[in-house]
Amino acid sequence: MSLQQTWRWYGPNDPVSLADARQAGATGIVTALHHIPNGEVWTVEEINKRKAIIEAAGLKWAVVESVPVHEDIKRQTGNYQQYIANYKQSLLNLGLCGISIVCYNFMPVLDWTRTDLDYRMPDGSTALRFDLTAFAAFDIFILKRADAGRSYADNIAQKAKTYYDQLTDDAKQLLVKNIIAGLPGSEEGYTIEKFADMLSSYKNIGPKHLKANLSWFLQQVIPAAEEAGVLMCIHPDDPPYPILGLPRVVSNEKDIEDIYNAVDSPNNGLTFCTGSFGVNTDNDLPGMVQRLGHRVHFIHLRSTKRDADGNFHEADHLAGDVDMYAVMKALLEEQQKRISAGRKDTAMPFRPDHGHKMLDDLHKKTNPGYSAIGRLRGLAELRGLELGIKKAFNY
Ligand code: DNO
Repeated sequence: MSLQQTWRWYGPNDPVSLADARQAGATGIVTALHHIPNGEVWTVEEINKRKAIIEAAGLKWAVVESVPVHEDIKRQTGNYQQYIANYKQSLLNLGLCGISIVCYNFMPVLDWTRTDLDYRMPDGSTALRFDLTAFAAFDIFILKRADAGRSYADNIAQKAKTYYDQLTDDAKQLLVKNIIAGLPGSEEGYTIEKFADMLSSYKNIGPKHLKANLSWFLQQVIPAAEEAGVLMCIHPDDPPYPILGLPRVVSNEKDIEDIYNAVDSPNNGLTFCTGSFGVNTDNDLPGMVQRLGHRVHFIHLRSTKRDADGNFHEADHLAGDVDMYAVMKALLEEQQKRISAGRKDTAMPFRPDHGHKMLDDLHKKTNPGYSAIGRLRGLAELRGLELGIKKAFNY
């Protein structure tokens, strides 16, 4: 029994095709109806249309990533009651279409964030990078957020000033675009004015408040997920700490325990993302799999390399700071537990998360982090790691 090998596909406009995903060896597709605005219902018709395209390519729609949570729900403002009703309806519709795993996140304003989408690695491939100095320069000198200076250690704020002073206008624009124009899948892109407005709409919402709103969201939607036969799995914050004065409540083991406890149901689960959790040195990844694994419904495998200042770039899947061997072993142990317990969800879906831009892809237009060849390499390495561990331990 293997884990299910999946591949993220952004839909018919993705430059990487379903045939490419199949040739990479994936059997499951991870996708979303990105054309439906946040907050609106995913109809059975639209879901089935997408499902048919995937099945015609000989693949299966394994996971929805993501049904986005509207900002009104996160803040409990405006039309949030309506958006909750719509969310539940989308889950019921997905269940009716036989799609049973839904990933989502609860990060205010920005989904995942990077400052550099083309960070050159020594081998000539490029990686995504989060540079705290560049981020601070954006926050303090471009966005000019009130109190921004206080969000960073003195040495970072000083480095940010030096960095900002040498930026050309083009480089400033690129930095802004990288941070706020929306990475693929984040669904929202902002202008700098709209972005500042969005940030200030959270000014009275601290972490406790956001956590309470998340618990409330779960109390509303998990019963619908149960009825629909859908396993919900929250994605951790990326990076896993507060940014831009915004609260973050899905960053570590304690946060996930709180989420599990908010509604004690198998349908209230986790997307275990080694890349996001792995940036925080306090997160013990294999231990988290051991302790939280019973409700892990989806797995993102990637590694990052961090430095003492809090910068990180995305490493090759088996390199960097994540002990991928230990994580994979813990996941396969979790699978063994599920088999012994007679659970049906033993082929947990995983995908190679992100990948370097390399080889032929260096000359192509690709979605940042989601080029074909870097992910193909990642999937191949992870598949080999899984097989090696299974043979060695007789799983
Ligand atoms: C980035 C992704 C995230 C993820 C969402 C889930 O590559 O892992 O955008 O899809 O946070 O809702």
